[in-house]
Amino acid sequence: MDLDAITEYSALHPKPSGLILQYGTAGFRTKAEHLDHVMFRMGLLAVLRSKQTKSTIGVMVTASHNPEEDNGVKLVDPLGEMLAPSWEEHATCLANAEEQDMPRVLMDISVKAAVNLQQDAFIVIGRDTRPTSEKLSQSVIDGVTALEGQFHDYGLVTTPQLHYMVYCRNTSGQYGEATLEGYYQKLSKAFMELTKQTLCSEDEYRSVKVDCANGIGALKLKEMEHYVSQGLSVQLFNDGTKGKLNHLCGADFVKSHQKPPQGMEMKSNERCCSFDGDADRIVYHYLDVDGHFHLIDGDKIATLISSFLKELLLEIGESLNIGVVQTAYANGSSTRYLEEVMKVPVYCTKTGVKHLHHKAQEFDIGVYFEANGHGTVLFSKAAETKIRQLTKELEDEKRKAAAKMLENVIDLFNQAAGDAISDMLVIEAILMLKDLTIQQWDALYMDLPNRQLKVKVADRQVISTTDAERQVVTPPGLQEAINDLVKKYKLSRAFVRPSGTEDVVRVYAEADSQENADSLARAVSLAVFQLAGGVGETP
Ligand code: 16G
Ligand code: MG
Repeated sequence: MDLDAITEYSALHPKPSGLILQYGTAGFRTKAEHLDHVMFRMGLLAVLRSKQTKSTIGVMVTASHNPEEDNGVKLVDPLGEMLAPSWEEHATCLANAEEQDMPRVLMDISVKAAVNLQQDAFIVIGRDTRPTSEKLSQSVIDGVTALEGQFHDYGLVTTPQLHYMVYCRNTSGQYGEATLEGYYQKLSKAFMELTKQTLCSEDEYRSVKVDCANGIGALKLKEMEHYVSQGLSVQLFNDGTKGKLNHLCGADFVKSHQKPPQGMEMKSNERCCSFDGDADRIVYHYLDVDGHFHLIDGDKIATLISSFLKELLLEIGESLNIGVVQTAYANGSSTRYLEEVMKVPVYCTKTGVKHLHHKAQEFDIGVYFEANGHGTVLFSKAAETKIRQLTKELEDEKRKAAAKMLENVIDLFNQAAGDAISDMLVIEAILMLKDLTIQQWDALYMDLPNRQLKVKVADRQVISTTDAERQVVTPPGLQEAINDLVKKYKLSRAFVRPSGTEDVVRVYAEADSQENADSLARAVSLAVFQLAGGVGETP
């Protein structure tokens, strides 16, 4: 490693002194103007990670659903997964090293992680549509070249598309071709085959309205449109030509405000969905005939998908196990429905895709979704092999057809990451195949009214949790206070956790009525404020 050269390059991307950032739940995320040095250094780190794993590593420049002024960066590990936890620590150390210490910290990491510096490195880079993303991705490239890594810049892509590219390149093309064309081909082929024999032919089933959050999803859906146009017509809104990214629209807005996005014409009973700013989340919604808004979140998406998969499994008669993974944010009604009505095992993990993804890998078929709409379905290698073999060998027509459908589903899900485009195609296919309207889907179960609030505290790390974030350990007394409050309401539940992406404590409450959920959430917020060092206005 030529440390002098690195010092020289690094001086072009100086770190503002004293600035401390954390590699959080989904990488670094903050105001774009503070990120230039982080980008350069993540370029360097990606090269080390690539050398160490002897694989292609991805670097994605995006801040997902955050406001347009923010930006962020995350590294993608060899199988399209989130960066390994020990490397998150390296990332934090490197990003926070003062200018003069940076080369030494870089050396330390390569020693600690036993990186063979002679090994070649290859990095793929992608970015979202934020005005600052292009320049910041150039800084990533500077970092990669400073360490003499090779790279391919995919330019504007969704986050899941970059995960897909990484996965393809590290499986010698077995998973798919590592181009956008390859991605569209793979998904559209699976979609068209899956929906070939749909029961319904009416147009209303074949048209969906998409709120693209004024983000990258709009560009990529436009590119994809003609591949699926025979099976599905996609109407785009908030496509970035007018509005601001994630402003009053997009999956995060719709889910957290439980309101329709602005900028979308919604007629009653029309099927609509919203992507987030980097197109890795999706939620559905519609207005009923009385003009009431209905949200169909990640929990209901998981329910629809797992019931479809369970039926197919029954049809082919194979004992492949299926599990659903959720977080504490999953609506209590969804968990009850999955366990009691559908009889599928449900597991709860900490918030953040990497936790759910990890757990889902324990099953033949692991369905994971966060309530906020981030999720996918993972098939184990053994399950995939079995299903592909059955497609060839089965003689019984019905069983063979079911196996074929499962094969299409495997190809249609982005198994490297939750992907709004791929999830949308799966959902659209299931609704067509099962001849379900959005109202019928929504009626599977009734969500319990719920409320999320944020509380500002001096140091959110004073709150520690256990039991997949459902119980508070510290500060003392807080869990007892929550328990006492929860007892006052029916069908109630509440938990609090420090956010991994914002400097706040998050509060979640659900109860038998909206009024009660609101009142419980407020009472719990107050307890947090009083027992965990609240600052500013009392909730
Ligand atoms: C990030 C996570 C998402 C999680 C959210 C929680 C990834 C790719 N994204 O967006 O899964 O739900 O953070 O945010 O892991 P919070 O910690 O601020 O509540
Ligand atoms: Mg996102």
